[in-house]
Amino acid sequence: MRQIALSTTASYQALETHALEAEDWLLRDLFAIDPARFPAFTVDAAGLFLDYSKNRLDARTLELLADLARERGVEDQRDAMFAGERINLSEHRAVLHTALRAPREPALMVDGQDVSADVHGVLERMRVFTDAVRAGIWLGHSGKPITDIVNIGIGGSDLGPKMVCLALRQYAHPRLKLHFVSNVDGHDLDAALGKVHPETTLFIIASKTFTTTETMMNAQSARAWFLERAGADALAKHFVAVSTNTEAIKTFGIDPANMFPFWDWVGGRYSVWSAIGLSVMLAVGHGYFSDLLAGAHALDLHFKEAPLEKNMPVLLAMIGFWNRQFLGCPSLSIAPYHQDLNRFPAYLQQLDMESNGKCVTKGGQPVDTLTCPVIWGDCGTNGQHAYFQLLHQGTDVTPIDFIAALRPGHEMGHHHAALLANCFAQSEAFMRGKTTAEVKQDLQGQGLTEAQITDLAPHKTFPGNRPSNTILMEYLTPYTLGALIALYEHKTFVQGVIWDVNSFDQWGVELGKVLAKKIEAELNGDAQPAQHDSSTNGLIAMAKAAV
Ligand code: G6Q
Repeated sequence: MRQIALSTTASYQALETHALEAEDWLLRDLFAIDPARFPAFTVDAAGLFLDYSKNRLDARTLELLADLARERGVEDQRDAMFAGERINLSEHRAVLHTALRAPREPALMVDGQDVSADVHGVLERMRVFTDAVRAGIWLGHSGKPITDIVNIGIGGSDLGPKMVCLALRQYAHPRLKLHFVSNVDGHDLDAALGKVHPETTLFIIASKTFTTTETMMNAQSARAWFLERAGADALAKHFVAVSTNTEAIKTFGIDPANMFPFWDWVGGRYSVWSAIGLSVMLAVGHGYFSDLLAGAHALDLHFKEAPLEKNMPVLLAMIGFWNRQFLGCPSLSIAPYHQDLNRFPAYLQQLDMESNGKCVTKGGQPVDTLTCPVIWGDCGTNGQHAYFQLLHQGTDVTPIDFIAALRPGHEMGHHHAALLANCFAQSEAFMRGKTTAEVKQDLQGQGLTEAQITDLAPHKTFPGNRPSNTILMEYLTPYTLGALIALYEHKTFVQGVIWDVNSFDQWGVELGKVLAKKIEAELNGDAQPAQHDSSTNGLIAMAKAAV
């Protein structure tokens, strides 16, 4: 569907006018005048609960945002995605990560192909393989069970599996240790190889294209390391591949019988549900992997069926759009109050910023509004002792997504009460702030002199009025984690539709890759120095002199 420029749409212009009215709203007033704000601005789905009441908006704002989502065609685009239409226009591909977590029936037919049969066929092969490794039936070349798994992949072939394996560590097989190697920096592989033994290690080479420089270099070095310690006929027991590129894995020396395929309609950053999740299934087993898929599928159904006004990913997307465009917030901080989600902010960084960090519409025109904010963050309570200062009193307003489980996966209940208390206190503090009058009253109560109070009050004042969402689940389980990931995937999708950018390509990563190839050849002496700028020339000369 050809979109007109966002800022010229009637619904955008209505929001612009409304934003002027909303400019002076204070969150603490919005709560004071409406005791029912919490029930009105909360929603639950697929084991997740979202409280969006601490955002600077009212029911009218949400109505106007829903008008915008409708005018931009969110519902039609959503249906086109689920149906397997080629919505990734610049790469002419369907976008079907939702099919990876759908049940076998009803079958999804795309271009005459039974996609569901393909997906479930690979899942079954993964089940047989992972069951054998986990049960100690799949043995290394000297007859010992596998103890260590090294996943070699980068970007989408690393961030998802790594994040999920950490998040589900309590569900993991006790014998299997997971290692993730992604960086072309040899220190990464060196550190992993230092921890494993060739007789008991399984390497997964995870690469959709099987051409990615970092992964290929790490895979070749891991293979060389292995062959120095075991014969070539031992390779088949220790190297498997996850890819769409059968020819390349054969050339690498992996038996296609040990290859777990997926398809071009799975984008890298949306691939954890596919065979790219092999390391996850090895860690937690087929049953919990199925629960992860089931949680995501439940959220998919909610996204498909709930009206936009009560649709969790749509709400997150619309609120994010409001904060970015009309409150001018340059970034979004992700604050999981759960240590096992400590890679979740990094995962969302790729999901959101690689998908929507764009300035050109699908039709090639400049986007005429702001697009994706910077996504960043770390676990609470650690972040509170580091960068929360800026979030409370810095000059930028940074919205925050708090994420927590109501019940812990351990038995130290007092820790959990302290954790949740901090999580809720932070969102309250961001919302309310503390006025100078309140600060002065406190300081008077502490017996400070008027002069001391005058000096201190500005420093102790909190502007507040800072928006946040809180996402709660009962426990962090494979099911709720699946739903959580799918929630953010669909949020990203909806924002992409509103901005009319292609959320499924990533041309912006190409330029640096091409230049790096040239410079690598220069550093290795295989190419004459090219004419760079004086800075780049100078840096290359320093690196060459250091060899
Ligand atoms: C994700 C990107 C990117 C990709 C990596 C790895 O959406 O496409 O992060 O996942 O570049 O690519 P390969 O899996 O092909 O090695």
